[in-house]
Amino acid sequence: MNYETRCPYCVRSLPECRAAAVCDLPAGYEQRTQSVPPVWVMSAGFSGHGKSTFWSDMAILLENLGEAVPGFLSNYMAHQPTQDFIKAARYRVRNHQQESATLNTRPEPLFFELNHLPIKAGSPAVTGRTLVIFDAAGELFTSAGGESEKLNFLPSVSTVWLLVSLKDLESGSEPVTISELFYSLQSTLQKLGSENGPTRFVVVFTKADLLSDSLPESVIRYLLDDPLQSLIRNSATVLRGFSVENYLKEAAKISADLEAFAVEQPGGRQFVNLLRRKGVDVSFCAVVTSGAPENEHGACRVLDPLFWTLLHAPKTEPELNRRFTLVVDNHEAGASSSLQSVMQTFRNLLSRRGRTSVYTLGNAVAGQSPHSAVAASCRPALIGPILERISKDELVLVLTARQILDLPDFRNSEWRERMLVCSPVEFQDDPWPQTMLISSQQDCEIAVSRLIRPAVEAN
Ligand SMILES: Nc1nc2c(ncn2[C@@H]2O[C@H](COP(=O)(O)OP(=O)(O)OP(=O)(O)O)[C@@H](O)[C@H]2O)c(=O)[nH]1
Ligand SMILES: [Mg+2]
Ligand SMILES: [Zn+2]
Repeated sequence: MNYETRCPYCVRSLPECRAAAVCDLPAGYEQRTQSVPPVWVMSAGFSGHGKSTFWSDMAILLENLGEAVPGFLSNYMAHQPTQDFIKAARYRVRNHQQESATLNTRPEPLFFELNHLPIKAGSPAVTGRTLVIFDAAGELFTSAGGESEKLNFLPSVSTVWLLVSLKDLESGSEPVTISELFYSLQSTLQKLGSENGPTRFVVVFTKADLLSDSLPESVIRYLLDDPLQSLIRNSATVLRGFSVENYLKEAAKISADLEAFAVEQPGGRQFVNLLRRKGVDVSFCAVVTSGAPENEHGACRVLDPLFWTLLHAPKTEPELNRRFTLVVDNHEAGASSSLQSVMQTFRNLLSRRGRTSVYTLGNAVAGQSPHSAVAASCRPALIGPILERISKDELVLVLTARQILDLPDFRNSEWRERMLVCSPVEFQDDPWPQTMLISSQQDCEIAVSRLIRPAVEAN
């Protein structure tokens, strides 16, 4: 499931976060991300491998890309930490300074709204993406997940960029290989109680300027040929006819060359096998950033990981097109205040994932707010009139404390797979095949994911 619609600070759903009012989200974040959906990206890599330098170069390149590619717009949203980060990045690049080591704390999310991307971002309906980035300190990947709490957002992250400086691995005092980075992520996810984790990895070989005697010739040529490299220092270049699609065709060949290269590195075969066995998307890139001391070429191929990420970002279109029917019970026995809050939670969770209509059990007219539904007079617990009215491709979530009288009539209908009955009480006799006891907010989230993927849950 895509959890990126949560708050990147507290990792609760945005409505829950809003109610608690403690997180420093950009102004209007909840609304903006409706049309500019978020993609969360975390960089993972050992200390000093070039993660922070990479992020600040990328931020500047995005800023300058706005000048270079007509229509493209990158906007930092009203978020002080992001604006401070940009200012520091500009200063560092202009003055050829080095990045200082990132503090070993929970990384502060940074927000970049990318509009009119020069790339088809997942679906025609989506022209932009809100990039939410987490630049974690390298220490967090060496203590075998010991400080997993600082990475509590990781189970919600779709994309992890594994930044590896092979030169630093080679010269480090401890014998560490690339596989260790992957194991460390796995162990963190386990400690956080998550089985899923990211669905996309981009392996980024950083400091490629130090690898000129080992990288494949094709990769070195590709790095030096970057049409965007001058953008790091110069925003006035206008790129005519720049096409990310064409750019990525070349990048795809390089990704294959770099995968073969990765296999030859110490621990590399295991690393590639571990990634491939996970069945996730994997791409390989190599970059040179402005952190390279003798860098007359500017930054090389710094935007490749981003292009890969946006090209393969989870598609939001099916989610936006999905339709839900939430059926709530107005019977006084069922309308306790706790049921009311569950109702509201369901409504929020479903609305984030598709168009949601609300019905009252026993009433085939949609659109009451859950509150007025409670005040309405009691009606018999019948679902038939609602099911007959709604389209067959809807997913139905019923919240009731009463047995629904006509449910057995639908046992062998198409609703068997498309309707989930949630209740705060256990039903004694012959419950609906998909029934769930709800006793906490977390149960609501589980219920919604079960409703969306009944087949997966059944396995
Ligand atoms: N030669 C070379 N050096 C680089 C490159 N990118 C970064 N560096 C240098 O690598 C050092 C570490 O960079 P950082 O970006 O701070 O590394 P980090 O991964 O963020 O490290 P932590 O925050 O400690 O985890 C700095 O001295 C950079 O100047 C590069 O492309 N080539
Ligand atoms: Mg850093
Ligand atoms: Zn929050």
